[in-house]
Amino acid sequence: MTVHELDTALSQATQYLHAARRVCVLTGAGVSAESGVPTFRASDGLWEGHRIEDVASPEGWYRNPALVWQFYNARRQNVAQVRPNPGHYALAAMERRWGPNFTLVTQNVDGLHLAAGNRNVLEIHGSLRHTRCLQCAAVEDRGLEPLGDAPKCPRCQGRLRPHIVWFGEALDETIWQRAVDAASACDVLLVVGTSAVVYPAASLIPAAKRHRSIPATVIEVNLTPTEASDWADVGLYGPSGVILPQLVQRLEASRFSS
Ligand code: BJW
Ligand code: ZN
Repeated sequence: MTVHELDTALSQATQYLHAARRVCVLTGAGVSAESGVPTFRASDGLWEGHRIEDVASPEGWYRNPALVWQFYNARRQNVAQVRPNPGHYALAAMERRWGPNFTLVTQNVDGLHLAAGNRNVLEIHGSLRHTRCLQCAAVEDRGLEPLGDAPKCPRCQGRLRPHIVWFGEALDETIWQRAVDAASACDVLLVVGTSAVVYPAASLIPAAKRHRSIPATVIEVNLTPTEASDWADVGLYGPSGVILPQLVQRLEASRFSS
């Protein structure tokens, strides 16, 4: 994308957002890449010689829960050392503008949107901070300290697992329904830093185009075009930590024009 093409696309995106009453955002790993959190599909897909699917799946868990906890403790330690980047902060500024009419749906489990100040956040794939007891089902925020490779529930001594949605597992129904409602009701859906290959998350993009007399405008922010690009009315191709602050800056400027 040339500087001129990006400038034109940023102007279009600003106009759509300026006119929008309700905004929904879908984020993926790319939004945290500039903070130092590895994405899933760009890397070699390995963690210390193990395939990610082997340490982040129900099968992997049944085979070797201690290995799965080692993987998640390493991820928790990584996230404890990183900070939100300008892309996260730009999305927090957007929430301040739209208030309750702004919903941020994230596939990320790193908690960086909450750390940046977003409040209306739906973590549809769970959170690295949370554990779930296999015996009493209690979900608890355990912060980001390492938990060892066989942590026990403080209430019932049952075995704990990461409260993360692995492949083949269902998303929390209440959180998912709120995400579908937000995508179906928005005027603009901003799709940031996701390859849009994982379902049902990716289905929020067509959902924004359905269910209404006027389909939502889809704006994609990514380094490259993705599976979402066919749905996108505007594509902003570059790092989200650079593009999103520019978008917010233009929106602030457009506040004083009509
Ligand atoms: C930048 C950037 C920068 C880089 N700036 N951009 C329909 C069709 C086909 C398959 C299915 C289907 N429905 C369900 C499935 C199966 C499966 C699935 O989707 N498979 C596909 C891969 C084929 N889905 C499931 O299994 C889901 N469960 C389910 O459907 O259950 C059904 C059920 C119902 C009732 C009862 C029981 C079951 C669950 C999916 C859970 C996904 N979990 C993971 C792993 C979590 C583990 C962990 O984190 O520890 O979540 S998978 C992994 O992918 C992770 C992510 O959240 C998710 C999405 O990845 P994301 O965020 O898009 O990252 P990347 O790496 O792919 O992309 C990064 C992007 O950023 C790239 O585009 C870069 O260009 C960009 N980028 N730097 C801007 N600076
Ligand atoms: Zn318990």
